[in-house]
Order: sequence, then C-alpha cells, then structure tokens
Amino acid sequence: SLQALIFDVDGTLADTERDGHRVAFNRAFAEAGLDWEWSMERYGELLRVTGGKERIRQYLTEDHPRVLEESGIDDRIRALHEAKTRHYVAMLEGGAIPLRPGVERLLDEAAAAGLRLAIATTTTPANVTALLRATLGEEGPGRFEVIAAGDIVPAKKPAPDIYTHALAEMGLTAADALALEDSDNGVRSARDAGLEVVVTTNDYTRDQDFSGALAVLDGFGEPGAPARSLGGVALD
Ligand code: XBP
Ligand code: MG
Repeated sequence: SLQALIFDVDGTLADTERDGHRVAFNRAFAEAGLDWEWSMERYGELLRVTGGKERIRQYLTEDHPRVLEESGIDDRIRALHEAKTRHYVAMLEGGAIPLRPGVERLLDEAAAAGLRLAIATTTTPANVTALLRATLGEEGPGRFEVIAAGDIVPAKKPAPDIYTHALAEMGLTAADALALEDSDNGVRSARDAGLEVVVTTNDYTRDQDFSGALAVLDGFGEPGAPARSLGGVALD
C-alpha cells in the first residue's frame, strides 16, 4: 500500500520558472556584463534541458557556439550559475514565490494520513530549502524526510537516478511511493524509476505528453475547497 509521496519542486510545489529561475539567470548574465537575455518564450524552449548549468550550456550551443570553445568555459558557466543561485535564493527569501494552490493542504493531509514525504528535484539544494522556509516557515524543510536535489546524482531528469536515490534513502521500493510531477521530463524520470506518477500541469507544461501518468490534473485545488483526490489515489 502507499507509504510515501515524492514531490518534484519546480512547477509542482511552486511556479518557480518564469518569474523565478528565468529572472535569476537574466540577473546573473547582466551582472557579468553579458547581453544574454532569456525571454519567457525562449526560456520555455530551454526548459527542455533540466539543470541550470546544463541549460546555460544548451543556450550557448544554440545561440553562441563560439563562446563554448573559449578556454575556461566550464568555470565560467559554474560561476554564472552560482550567481544565478544567489539571485534566486534572494528572490525566494523576499517572498517572491508562493506555493501553488492546494500544495500546503496536500502536505498536511498526507502527513495526517501517515504518509512519508520526500523531494526529488533537479534544482540546487539551497533553492529547495529557501523555498520551503519562505513558504512553510523554519520547519518547512524538516517536513520532508529526504530532500534529493541537484548534482547529488550526475544524470538529471529525465534520467531516473534522482528518484532511485530518494527511494534508496527512504528504504522503499517504487511500489511503495507515488511521484508528483509537472513535466514530461519529470514523468519519464519517475516512471523509469518504477514509480506511478500524478501530474499537475502549468503554463509551460500543459501541452506536453504525459502518457504513462496515472492522472493529469491542472492543480491540487484551491485552499478551502473539498480535498481533491490524487486522480483516485487514496491518501490512506
Ligand atoms: C527543474 C529544473 C531546474 C531549474 C533550475 O526541473 O530544470 O534546472 O530550472 O535549477 P525539475 P538550477 O522540476 O524537473 O526537477 O539552476 O538550480 O539547476
Ligand atoms: Mg518540475
């Protein structure tokens, strides 16, 4: 029977991409004196590649291939990404990004039903704790038994590694847990780790292919509304 929920972060717990990560990347570029600027639309294309450092590299491959050949480019990408993380965490600490509607209630109800909670995300660990602290308070991160994030596994989503890692940390098998995701890359990652997945869509992912998912929802519901089951998956 179901013992745990494993949550994606970006796009699932909060709409972090368009007004969060994207803006932070652009601030890091401007700070470095670069004229690179990612529009909302361009960022939607770049989201095909998960991971911030990997996304910068993909952008250079497509738009500035000669820059990729410069010596020290790996260090430059790493430094740009560190600056991006600093800007992004500052935005979160300023309360710029709320949890999506229904998320906090879902966490409360799942915990009340005795489910164990975990996170499996591509994003940098500091981003996860900053988001959870800013939205749920100091105890926010502690509500998750395992926070599996970022470069802890070398192969990011859509590879299954981060989910496999989270399951191993919890001592669970895939049949014991359900993944919550917002993107096709996330669904592939979870499915290839053997997990069932419920999808909550957003503006960047609505038209993606979610075949393999147990259910596709447009959200986890409004606060105060009757609890919406996770596509027929009972929480108890
Ligand atoms: C999230 C991501 C991340 C963030 C940026 O994917 O792709 O790359 O956009 O985070 P998912 P970093 O929701 O599928 O885990 O810049 O910290 O890498
Ligand atoms: Mg996501």
